[in-house]
Amino acid sequence: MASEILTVRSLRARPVLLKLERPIVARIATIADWPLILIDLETEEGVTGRSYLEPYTTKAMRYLVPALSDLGELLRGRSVNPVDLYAVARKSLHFVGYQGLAQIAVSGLDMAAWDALARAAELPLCVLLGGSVGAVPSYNSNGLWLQEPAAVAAEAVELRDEGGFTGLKLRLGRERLRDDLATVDAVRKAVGDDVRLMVDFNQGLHLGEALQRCHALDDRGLEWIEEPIVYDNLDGFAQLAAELKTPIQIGENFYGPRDLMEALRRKACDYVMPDFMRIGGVTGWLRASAIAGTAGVPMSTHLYPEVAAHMMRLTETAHWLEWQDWADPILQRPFAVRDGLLHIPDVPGVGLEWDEDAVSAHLVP
Ligand code: SMN
Ligand code: MG
Repeated sequence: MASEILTVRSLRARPVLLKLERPIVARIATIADWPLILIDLETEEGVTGRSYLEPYTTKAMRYLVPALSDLGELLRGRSVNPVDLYAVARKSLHFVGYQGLAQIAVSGLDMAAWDALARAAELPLCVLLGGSVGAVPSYNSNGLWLQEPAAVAAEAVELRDEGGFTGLKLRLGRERLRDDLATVDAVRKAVGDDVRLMVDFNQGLHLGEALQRCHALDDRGLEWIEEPIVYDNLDGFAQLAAELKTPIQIGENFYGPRDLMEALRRKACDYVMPDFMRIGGVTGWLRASAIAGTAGVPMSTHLYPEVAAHMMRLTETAHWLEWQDWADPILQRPFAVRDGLLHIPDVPGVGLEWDEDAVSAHLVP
């Protein structure tokens, strides 16, 4: 194979907005419409690499789409070596700072570049990177937001049964602690003892409340307690991790592998779960998973289940994949879930193809 097989021609970034079947109601935000930026990295050779970004708010698409287009222009004519493109793209942002939105744009580019390379090699991404196609243990994270305990319990049964899941994530942070406890107990009763329950406070508590609530939950046999406090309070997380028996999970707000390393260095968590748009896409994940693997820390994924499935096949300390079907409406072939496992399709690349009719119907003008 020639070493320079693909050349960047252009990058197209299209904003779409999808109605969530189960709207997000978290302590810090309510989201009914889920924004996606669809990225097509076109090459001179006719191969197109695809990825998407999920920037939470519709408005964020207005700043990210131009940032992505700028990266496309910057990289036009370069060969598609994702690690090199990642470095060039990040370097171009040194002076404005490469965390936050800048890192999100670079991550989107990176995932599309890796997809292009795997397509050109005619290999699934996980195989290109030295792994194998297979099934990935997943928990269902499609719902269980801040509703009444009985409603959450009924939904938990639905979510367990929609893919034979053995893990479910509940969101916590109701006004009163006792309503959070009642919800956990109602869900446990409804789904039985064999389903693992993760809980996520979505950064909604201050440290005092977090200590009180997490201690109150500590005997419930939860799989993990996620982000009880604001994401960058590493000292607070270290105190929680030291005091609690239940593992503390953080990582969806790590901007790059160095944030993961710093969190581990400061003993701020027991588990990590980087998000693909913040950790640096595939390149960032490879580097972050080497750190977590070396430290022996279980690593789960956040959003982006399709690319996440490929990367979990390569991750030494792979733990749980977070399953969300939120991009399914615009995909030609949504990934299959059976027996709580996400199945990677045996096709070149990541396996993302847009359903163009659905994209047109949901495009943001
Ligand atoms: C989350 C994901 C997506 C939107 C809101 C909240 C949550 C998670 O933090 O970990 O799934
Ligand atoms: Mg979370």
